[in-house]
Amino acid sequence: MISMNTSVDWARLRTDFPILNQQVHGKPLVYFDNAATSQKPRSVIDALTHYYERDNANVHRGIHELSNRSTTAFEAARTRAARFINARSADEIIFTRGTTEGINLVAAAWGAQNLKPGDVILLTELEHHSNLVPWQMIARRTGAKVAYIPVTGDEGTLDLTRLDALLTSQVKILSLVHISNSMGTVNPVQEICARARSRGIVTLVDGAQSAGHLPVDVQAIGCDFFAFSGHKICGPTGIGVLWGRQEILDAMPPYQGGGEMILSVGYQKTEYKPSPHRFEAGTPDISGPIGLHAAMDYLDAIGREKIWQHDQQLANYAYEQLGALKNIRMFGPKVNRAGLVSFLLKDVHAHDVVTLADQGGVALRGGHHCTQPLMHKLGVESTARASFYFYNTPAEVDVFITVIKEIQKFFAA
Ligand code: C6P
Repeated sequence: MISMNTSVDWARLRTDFPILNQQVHGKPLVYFDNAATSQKPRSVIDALTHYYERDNANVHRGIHELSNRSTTAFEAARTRAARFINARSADEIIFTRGTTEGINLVAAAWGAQNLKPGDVILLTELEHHSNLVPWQMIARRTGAKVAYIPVTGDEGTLDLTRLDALLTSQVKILSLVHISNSMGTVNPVQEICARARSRGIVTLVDGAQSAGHLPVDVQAIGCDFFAFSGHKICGPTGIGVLWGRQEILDAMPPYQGGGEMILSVGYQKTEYKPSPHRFEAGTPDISGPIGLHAAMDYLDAIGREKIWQHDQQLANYAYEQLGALKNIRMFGPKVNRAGLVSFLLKDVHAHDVVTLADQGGVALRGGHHCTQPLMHKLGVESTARASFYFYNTPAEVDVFITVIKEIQKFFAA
């Protein structure tokens, strides 16, 4: 078995997650579905309870004590989110429901203003549906077209030899995933964004699988937008962050209309607030940012470079052992993979793998992982996926491998 970085007490951190201490179908829970959603530490659960027990009130509206407290906590979370990704200012942080809404916001608001017939929206063949469908929708509305940077095959890496040819003068935006949720590919977003930017192309990075797993610096990446979800980084569901470069946000029309995004309203005309408030119509999720604040503090107290090392070590350990089995097809890069493994057992449907693994207490995900076009390109309907986080252990990987071997035996019998 591998030994993990001992400068962090991983076993103690695991005890911060009450949910992990339980049995499923009579077996100790092995939670390997972290790419779908992460578990929540006690400090996040406590922050939510504290907010609802002591401070709950609407934000930005009241002058009373509770409203002041809740507004202060809400805006403190915005400042914390800016620090989490090294944004220049909290005004560049828009709270959303998650990555999906962040990308929809950019596609709808930026896209409607900036795209016209003949323009090209450049994506990659690795994208999650959240970074495909909103662009297809705005393409249909504006007459723009969608083009793709190709992937090379089962390794799920991008063919960047094609990039210069694809970055034509028609391309207005390049939107790409940082870490692929179905392959574990880590895209060189800094290099790709620099190449797009030198041609005046706006860039968006989907950070759903990266923000909570490795240090993120949006200024170093050099993108124009970066979106992530709170629930994948130990925070609550229903909250996410869209970061946008200030100059671009200032020039963008609102996404939705309603209360709190206005300076003044007449019966015929409305004047909007500046960013970020013009993009946050209506009563926002208030407890979400407060829980997310606690999650960001929690992760940064560990250190995301250490989390990244831990995730990668577990994934490499799992990949090597799975790869040594017979009758298995492995997906994703062999080197520099993020903290997940994606695979198919010969003649066994991915859903059967997940169902039987569940009987062994191991929570996996099986399906197209919301990357249906990629699955079709690779000639499969689905894969089984184990995705790791810092509270997972090498011993759990051993349980997982044993369960997979048993499944193979079961189907061979
Ligand atoms: N991937 C998975 O199991 P939301 O649902 O908005 O929080 O995140 C959407 C999303 C966008 N981009 C990437 C790369 C993602 O992985 C996800 C969510 C989950 O892989 C659910 S399909």
